[in-house]
Amino acid sequence: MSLKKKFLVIGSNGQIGTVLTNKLGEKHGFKNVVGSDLRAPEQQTKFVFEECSVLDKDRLEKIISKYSITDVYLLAAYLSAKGEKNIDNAWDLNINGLLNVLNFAKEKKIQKIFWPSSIAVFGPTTPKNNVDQYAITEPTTIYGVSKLAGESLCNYYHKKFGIDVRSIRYPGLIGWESMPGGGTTDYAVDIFHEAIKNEEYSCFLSENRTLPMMYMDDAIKATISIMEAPIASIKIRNSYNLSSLSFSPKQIESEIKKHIKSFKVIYSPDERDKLAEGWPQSINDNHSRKDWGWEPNFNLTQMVNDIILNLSKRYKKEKV
Ligand code: NAD
Ligand code: AKB
Repeated sequence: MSLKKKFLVIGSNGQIGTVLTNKLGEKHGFKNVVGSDLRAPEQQTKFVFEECSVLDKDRLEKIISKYSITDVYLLAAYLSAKGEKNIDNAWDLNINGLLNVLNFAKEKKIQKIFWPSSIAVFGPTTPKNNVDQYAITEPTTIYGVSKLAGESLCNYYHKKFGIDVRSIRYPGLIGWESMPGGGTTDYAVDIFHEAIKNEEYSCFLSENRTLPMMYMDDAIKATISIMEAPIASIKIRNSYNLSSLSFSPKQIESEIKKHIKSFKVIYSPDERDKLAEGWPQSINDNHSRKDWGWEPNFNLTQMVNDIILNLSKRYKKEKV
């Protein structure tokens, strides 16, 4: 196996994959980054792209061998809201996709895996605030159930086969470069686009539904940091709690109004509000901070400023 690092991002067209592939390319050279997804992206990419389902073991193995892949970032998944509508498919993708990649590591075809879990592993029986790493995990969505099982698989493969698989429980992620797909926290991305384009947004969560959230820049920083951390510093092999912000739709509305005074939000909570109701409001991530030096850069005001600035520029350019 080559000593040079070669990265494969599975689910590279998604909300995180779009940003992560570019960050890895800037850091390690685009020729060392391969993206893969069900279909080719609409825009030309700087990295190599290969069409492949993570469930197609043979094709995935060929890609790994063709590019001498060392590190896999497995991002393909059904998220919470989409998962509730496709229970069997959500379980299949979220679990069998992970097993395929873990088995490539077991067969020594790859060296290191990043696989994200979620705050969705927690449920209504978990305390609401400052949720500890080892708090009760009794999820009430198929997404949360599959993430919890996935965490156990990661821990099991590490303990039994020595697989170097690293994981963090992302909170809801917000960025301006990509759109989310089928999550409960997607409102916090949509709200910015609608604020800038139409000055009005209909929100599917209730106004005081506080959730743990994070700016995409910080999520990418955490992802790359945990993968680069010395192996001895990774003490938790199911998944690390990770935290930076907690806010409600009402609070983000107020922040956006500092930039767009006429912005209006109508609250029409739907079934996604029920999913969010079962999740914590804030997370204690002391183990991430202690073990591999995690620290977020963005507070709510800084994040909102950055998103409004970048999206305003983008929509202005599109108009010209
Ligand atoms: P996303 O839905 O935006 O992207 C997933 C990508 O996977 C899509 O491009 C999709 O086409 C692709 N995909 C679907 N089925 C596939 C298959 N069979 N083979 C290959 N690719 C396939 O998701 P995301 O928001 O980028 O999330 C990535 C990971 O991070 C997921 O595991 C998710 O659970 C986790 N996560 C995300 C958030 C968040 O707020 N975005 C929060 C917590 C955890
Ligand atoms: C979702 O809402 O499903 C995701 C998550 C918090 O895991 N954003």
